[in-house]
Amino acid sequence: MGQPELHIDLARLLDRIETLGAIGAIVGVEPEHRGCARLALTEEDKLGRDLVVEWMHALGLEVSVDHLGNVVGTRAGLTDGPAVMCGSHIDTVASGGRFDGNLGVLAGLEVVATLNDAGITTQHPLAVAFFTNEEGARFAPDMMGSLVYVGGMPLEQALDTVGIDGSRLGDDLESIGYMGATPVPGAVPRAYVELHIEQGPVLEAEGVRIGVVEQVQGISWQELTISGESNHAGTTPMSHRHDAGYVAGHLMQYVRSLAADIGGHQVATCGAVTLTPNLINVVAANAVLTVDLRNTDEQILRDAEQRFAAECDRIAEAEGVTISSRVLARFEPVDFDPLVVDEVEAAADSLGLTHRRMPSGAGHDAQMLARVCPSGMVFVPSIHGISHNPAEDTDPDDLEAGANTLLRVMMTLASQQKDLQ
Ligand code: HGY
Ligand code: MN
Ligand code: MN
Repeated sequence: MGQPELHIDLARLLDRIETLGAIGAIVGVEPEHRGCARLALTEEDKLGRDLVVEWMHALGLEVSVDHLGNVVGTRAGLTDGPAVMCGSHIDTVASGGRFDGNLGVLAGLEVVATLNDAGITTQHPLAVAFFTNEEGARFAPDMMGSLVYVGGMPLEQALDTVGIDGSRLGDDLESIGYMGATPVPGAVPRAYVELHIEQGPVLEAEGVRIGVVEQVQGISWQELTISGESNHAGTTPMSHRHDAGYVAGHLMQYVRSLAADIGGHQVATCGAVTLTPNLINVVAANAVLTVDLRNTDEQILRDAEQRFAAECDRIAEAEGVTISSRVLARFEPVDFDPLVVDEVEAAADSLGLTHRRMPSGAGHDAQMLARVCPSGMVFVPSIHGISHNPAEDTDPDDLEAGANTLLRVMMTLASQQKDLQ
């Protein structure tokens, strides 16, 4: 049976994006750079959750909240059994945009609204999910909610995670009222599809409308604690210093040169550094530095980690400091299910949209769902390739193209008789 020619309602989708984006709203360098800051498990996150849950109920979805606050809205099918799930996250980084994660969840609601308007019930149930703490910026690792959902991290370990501000994740989850009753790991979906902005420059540079995502690259996060010796900035000869600030600066420069030397997909970022006592006339006693290394190739990523660790040993010896490292996240590259990838490509084709296959530079909940069910992603272009920045933006026509592609894929996967697993 051919699919009816259904299209999403762009005005309705844009309205939800702007309404949710107003919660925790921040303005960037220019007034039109409207982002949002809804760090996981803050009051802003709670308000965003409350709004999306309200929309889920209004759409007639059956809403469940699990022990880690993952929220799933389910729409009954003609048959019972595993749902075809879409979704993403609605928590943001502190300098977030209003599309990262939010688009995938709100486009999922738009798929449901479109089917409701058309009076269509799919063969298999549908579900729209948002997962707790995808960003990992406050509580590492990232994609924590979906990782717990698929059984990749024990619930207690997640609840006991201490954030960068010293708070315990479980306490904040309880205080925002989202420590739900549904057990984890969660119900295994029939398939999972995530619509997301690319957050990079490729689609825009090539003038392509849809990214057919084949893989998510590997991620290595660590926190270094560099212990030196505070001393007087004026009286201490350079040869007598054990300067934690200098070592932090050296390693920040080293990761940059490491990425350049490796080339290809290798990226390296030191996004956070804290010096103690952080005073103009004191040689820093301590430094805490985060290191984010990523590559599409697991062996190259391991080599990068080993080269970095060797440089840490060398500079620690030379400067007379100690360096300890704590792993905050470590995920190998994930390949998506060829069947779902093909369905995304076919959907874009059927809509007459240009498309290209590509890896994802960012981490996503889809890489965790891929552990338990056939999963895939749909990308839409990011203007100037910018993300994790209030200037994050995507052309409304591309938002519409992405949501229509998601609609097509969801309807196909939710109507197919054949077994997907
Ligand atoms: O870090 C990431 O790739 C994602 O934004 N959590
Ligand atoms: Mn995201
Ligand atoms: Mn993000």
